[in-house]
Amino acid sequence: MRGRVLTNEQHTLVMGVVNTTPDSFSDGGRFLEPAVAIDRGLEMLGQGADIIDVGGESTRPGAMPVDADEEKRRVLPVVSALASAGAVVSVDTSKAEVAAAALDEGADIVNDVTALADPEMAAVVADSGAGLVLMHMLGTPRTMQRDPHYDDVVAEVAEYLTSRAQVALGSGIDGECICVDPGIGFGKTLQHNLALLRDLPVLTAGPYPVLVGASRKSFLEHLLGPIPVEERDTASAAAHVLAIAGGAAIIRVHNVVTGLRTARVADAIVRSAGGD
Ligand code: PMM
Repeated sequence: MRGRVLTNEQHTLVMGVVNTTPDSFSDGGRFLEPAVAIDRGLEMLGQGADIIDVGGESTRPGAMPVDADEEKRRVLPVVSALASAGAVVSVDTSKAEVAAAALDEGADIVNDVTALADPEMAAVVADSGAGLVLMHMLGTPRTMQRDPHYDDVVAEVAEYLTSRAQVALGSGIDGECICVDPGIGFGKTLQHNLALLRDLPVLTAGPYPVLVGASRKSFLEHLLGPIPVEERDTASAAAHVLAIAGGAAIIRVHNVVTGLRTARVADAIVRSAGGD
């Protein structure tokens, strides 16, 4: 399957985000209409995104879950159209039923922010040979920002991701298809997010490529004061550059043009891939 290997020796992969949700924090409501979401995804493809991540359930703090039928109604037309246009598509879902349907429509990767909490999910991914993103979250979107606590956030996130990768391997998922993600903003205080970004090499020293999604997240506002989400791309880029310096293989961004420029400059410095 195309796009199942979530790393590239030469450059950092840029994953563009298309949320078909009414309530995602950064773009919620803007791409709810499938045609609008498809256009947005095609635009990102044209801009050079390596992967387009299509999500139909908001994971913002306090968000209410949606049922599988509604989630499929939101994401499937978008996945199908973008895959037909040649995009490598990931589906941002924690439901095996939605993942299976999206893979049938041509998605290549399952981005599971609950890291296989749905007992059927591992089998769906193993059977299809799809790529898999395993993300760390403390609790659920409804509860995760209620006073999150860790004794050692970096060690605990690393241990959790290793154990979820073991579950994936044990279910027959190819290790080459697995990528892990510290889940910036998912059950983390500002200090937890900063520690994970600072100590990313602890994660990138492991066997799996690491995805980092800092784009437009509220920790940036905690650092800088109130800024509208569309004005957070420079701040996001600063976090992503350091993530790339720390060995990240993929950055997940809302602004693909900025994300690509960020990645290319960082790659040229970090990976010596900038030509002369
Ligand atoms: N962040 C969001 C949603 N899905 N998936 C992964 N793997 N990593 C993330 O950091 C992540 C995610 C929340 O942000 P959005 O509203 O921009 O989708």
